[in-house]
Amino acid sequence: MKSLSFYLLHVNAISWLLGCLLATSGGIVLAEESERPNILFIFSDDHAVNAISAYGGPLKDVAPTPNIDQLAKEGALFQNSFCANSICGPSRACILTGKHSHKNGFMTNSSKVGFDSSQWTFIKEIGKAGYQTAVIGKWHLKSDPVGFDHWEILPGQGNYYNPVFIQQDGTKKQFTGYATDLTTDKAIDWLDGRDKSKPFVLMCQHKAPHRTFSPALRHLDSFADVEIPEPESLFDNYEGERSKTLRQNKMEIDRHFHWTYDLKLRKDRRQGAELPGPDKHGAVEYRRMNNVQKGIWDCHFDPLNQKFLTQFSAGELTEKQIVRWKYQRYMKNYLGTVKAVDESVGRLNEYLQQNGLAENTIVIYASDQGFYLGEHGWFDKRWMFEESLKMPFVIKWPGVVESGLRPDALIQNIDYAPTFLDMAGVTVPSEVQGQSIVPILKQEASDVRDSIYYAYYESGGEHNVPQHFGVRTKTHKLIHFPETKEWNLFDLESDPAEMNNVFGASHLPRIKARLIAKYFELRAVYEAPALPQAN
Ligand code: SGN
Ligand code: CA
Repeated sequence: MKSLSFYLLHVNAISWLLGCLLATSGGIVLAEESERPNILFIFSDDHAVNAISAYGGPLKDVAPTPNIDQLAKEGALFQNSFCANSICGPSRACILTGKHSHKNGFMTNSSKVGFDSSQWTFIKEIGKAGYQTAVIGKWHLKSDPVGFDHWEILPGQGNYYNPVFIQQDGTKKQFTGYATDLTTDKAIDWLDGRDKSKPFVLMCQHKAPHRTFSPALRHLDSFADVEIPEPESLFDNYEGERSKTLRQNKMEIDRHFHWTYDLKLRKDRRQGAELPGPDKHGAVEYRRMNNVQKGIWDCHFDPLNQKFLTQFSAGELTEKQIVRWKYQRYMKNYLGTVKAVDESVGRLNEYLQQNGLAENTIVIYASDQGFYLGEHGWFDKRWMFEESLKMPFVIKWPGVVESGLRPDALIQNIDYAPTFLDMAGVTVPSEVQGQSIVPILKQEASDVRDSIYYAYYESGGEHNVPQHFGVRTKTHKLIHFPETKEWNLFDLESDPAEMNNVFGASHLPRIKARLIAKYFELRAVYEAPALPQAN
């Protein structure tokens, strides 16, 4: 009989051998690791494609985006990139889960409960596959990030000046400076200190250019001598056959901008002038600044405001001229915030280059939804019209994506999760509703779908936009307003500004029938919940 020690010796020898094998295979895995691409996802809040020069829109000559444009030059710019629900938290939930809002549960910003972080996300999956993961900046999902190796986020909407960031241990810390710069600094610090043996996914998420459109102080003067072109529909009066709900909106530059909060005309500096219109929000961002910062702000705004007030008090400005003044003020500030976002893209790119990471890092620039830059007279988003439905999506993937590629495939934010997993060679679970767009990036396919489904669930609220649902193809858009039992149909080729609802027109019966069928088909495919009842 062999002794116990004989067996133990053998067991030890076998485990030593196994250990050696594992170590070797560990080595092999590591060698493969370095070939898996890193993913740098630079994400902003409310950045309309019209405010990116490379998108070639009406503001292409004034949009301050040389670094995003460069990314588009070296990579692909998606011309038909859309969100599934044009509002912040829901868009982010779609991105993390690859599912429509009704499936991931985060359907509105105003939902009392936060994002259910116990559910599947691409971050958890890619982390399991060996990626190191981090999110820095705006998060806006109420519950804390889960599945990230590192996070540092702005509370709620966050602030522009001297912002507070929530640390991973739950404490809050205030930092001196500008949110976009600080978010970039923190992203670079994380890149520098990360475990360099693993590939990474870094989500660098800016607050800008979200309301209250407050630029870095160094950029306040950037558009001093520039006249920002106005959209044709700045004075839209919602006439014609479009949904009657448009008229009830509360997001007009004319009627709904606040003088102090949005337009930077503080009450205590108005020389007694009585300005018509809302002024309920205070100088939230101004109050956050120290005296030096306030001084720079005042030096910029005071003379401009005095000029306006003098003209206003002398009765020299017509109603339309006042709207035009508001539009210019809005756009100069909005584009000013974009300037720092673009610099962030430049700084991050430079870091990649200087650290030998540029060749193996996929860089993406996107934003949670689009935004109205005066179209239909509006600011804000939510509606299924092009300006807020569209999300910028620019991607550079050296060696894979041909430079200057301009796909017209219909893509959505539910596609990001499966795309990121596909890029990392990780299997996508079948319950994910989005599609990987890697075949488009590799030019092996030109489309992943023939139409997108859209659902906006907040009813009323701050900007009084009704629930609405719809379908968009490359040429048409059908919008359903169940609460008012209205349908709108737009021919995007002949009417890109979506001013003429042709649902009732007699010349499109086949297209109309096809779109209605498509709408109900997509609702069935995505297992959408029942529509709200008519009012
Ligand atoms: C805030 C803004 C709104 C904006 C929502 C949603 N008001 O409530 O204008 O529509 O956020 O924006 S503010 O007075 O707080 O600025 S989102 O990007 O987070 O969805
Ligand atoms: Ca947003």
